[in-house]
Amino acid sequence: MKKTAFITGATSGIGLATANEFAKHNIKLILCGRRKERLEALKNQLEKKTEVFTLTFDVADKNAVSEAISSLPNDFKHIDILINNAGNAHGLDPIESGNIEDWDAMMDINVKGLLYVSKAIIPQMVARKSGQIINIGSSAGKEVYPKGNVYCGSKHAVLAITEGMRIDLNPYGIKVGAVNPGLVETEFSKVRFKGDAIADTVYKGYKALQAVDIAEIIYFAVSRPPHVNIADILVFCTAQANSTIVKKDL
Ligand code: NDP
Ligand code: 8X3
Repeated sequence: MKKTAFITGATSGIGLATANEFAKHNIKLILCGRRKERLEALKNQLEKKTEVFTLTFDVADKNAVSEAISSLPNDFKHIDILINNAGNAHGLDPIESGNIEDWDAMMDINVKGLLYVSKAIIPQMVARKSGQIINIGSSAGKEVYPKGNVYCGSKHAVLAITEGMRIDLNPYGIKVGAVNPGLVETEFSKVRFKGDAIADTVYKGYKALQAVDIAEIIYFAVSRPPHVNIADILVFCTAQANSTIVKKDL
């Protein structure tokens, strides 16, 4: 039977590439983000391949999350796959000069937003005793790097929450896993550096992961047989050895 996937952060980068990859494989889509025009354009494009519904909301707004998800029409209410992808880094500053608004944004979006969306969707998976949740973590959730402090903290939290979900949802046969990329060339650095030109240097001198590389891995995880759960996967581009070592030819 055709599956339905709910993807947060589908307006850009990894979420957008995942929407494309899933549409290619005829998965029905609920695409979310704050930028409505992008969602509408994507819906128009992907509707040629599959059924698409869009929801515009901020994952950090718990009322908006629950209202949006409960507003889903009947033919999109049954969600088989949840991709908790929405998130970003905000700033790259040492802890002593970090910006409190940036800290709030990372915790509110990357951690609490993921929880709000999961809270609204998990009960139906529990009731049906089936479903799959993939949380997009990061190499930053496995290793802390200089000035990464709060972003790394938010992604460590995503990994801990993923493990917690896998344990608690085990009795219901729900698959839970994390996909943890290293450097992926998306709008991530534009957001992190707030439009500063330094963002253009982040992916220079080496071939970074592309969003489609991660989307293909996410599709791999959701296309395994029922007894196989990809619990945790760390993905680097070949030039990256860890969070701080990247071989650049500049
Ligand atoms: P992008 O900036 O390209 O995409 C981020 C997506 O998240 C956008 O669709 C954005 O949509 C959405 N989003 C951000 N904040 C909110 C919010 N408050 N409410 C709803 N949606 C929101 O970055 P990536 O594709 O790279 O990032 C996707 C995920 O991958 C993030 O969780 C990130 O931490 C993780 N990641 C990224 C890596 C990288 O190097 N790029 C590496 C490891 C992990 P909109 O603005 O329309 O709301
Ligand atoms: C994104 C990768 O190294 O910028 O999570 O933290 S990194």
